[in-house]
Amino acid sequence: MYKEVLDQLLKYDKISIFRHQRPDGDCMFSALALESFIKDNFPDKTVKIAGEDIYDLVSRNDKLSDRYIKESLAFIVDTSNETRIDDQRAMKARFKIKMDHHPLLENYGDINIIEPKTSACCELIAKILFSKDFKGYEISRKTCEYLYCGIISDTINFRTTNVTTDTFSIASKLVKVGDLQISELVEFVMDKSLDSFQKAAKIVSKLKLRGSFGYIFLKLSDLEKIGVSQIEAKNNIDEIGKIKELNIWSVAIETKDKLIDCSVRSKKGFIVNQLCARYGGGGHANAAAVKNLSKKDFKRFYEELDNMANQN
Ligand SMILES: [Mn+2]
Repeated sequence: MYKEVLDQLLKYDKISIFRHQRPDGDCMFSALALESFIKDNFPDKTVKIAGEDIYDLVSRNDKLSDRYIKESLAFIVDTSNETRIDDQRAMKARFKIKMDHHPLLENYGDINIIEPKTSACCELIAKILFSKDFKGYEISRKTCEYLYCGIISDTINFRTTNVTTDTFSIASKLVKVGDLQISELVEFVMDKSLDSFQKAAKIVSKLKLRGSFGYIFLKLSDLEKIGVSQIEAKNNIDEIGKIKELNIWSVAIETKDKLIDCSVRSKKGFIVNQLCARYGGGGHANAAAVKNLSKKDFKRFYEELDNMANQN
């Protein structure tokens, strides 16, 4: 099944890699791992990464020309639907391969590799590169490092509910093949600077509780006061998840248009993506989001989350 991916890869000299809007660690590392694998094994091919360079650990934006994209084979990683791709020119590529681990929303690629049981897009890419279809190709230390970083970034170092025995098998293989220093990579991905730690403390101090539902609501003026971007603020959602008493928790952030973006997380079997989908969002069973809610819809949405978290 992955052979088709290899067949296409062999055909093209120009490769482009696309990500989702506001790329997170899994998305960034997926792009970098693919690039590293292709450069190691096909030094004559050109690889370029498109999109905003806003992820703080590693950032890239190769400023692709329209012509380059049109002639290229595009990989679109970690992105469930077309409108979420952060450079819409991806759809103009000569051939498109979607690689994703979110529940299926759209088959926008010419080939669509969608495996929602994988914990991270990096787990999926590692699975593909380790498959028999790719036998004989080099998976370098750098490639293994990127893939491992993506997995621990999306699973918060193997804490999330979508971690499986396959996740551990693949992580173990990456450590072995790449001779990886696990603790160094965990530090690189998970540790915060003093500045962002202190900002996080300010954000977390805004936590409000309704029984087993916890949330943080941030107005634009709050973001300004604390000195964080929307994406940085949202990333603190995992911090609240460590509270035992919570079943569902959320960070809601006011947008420039006075609408509200909400990220939602859950544990203990509480499934939130279907509720998010009813409000125009989506995501994984325990990690989902809704964007651009009106104040009225936001109120209703939080009431539903509250009810769900506190049922029985
Ligand atoms: Mn992901």
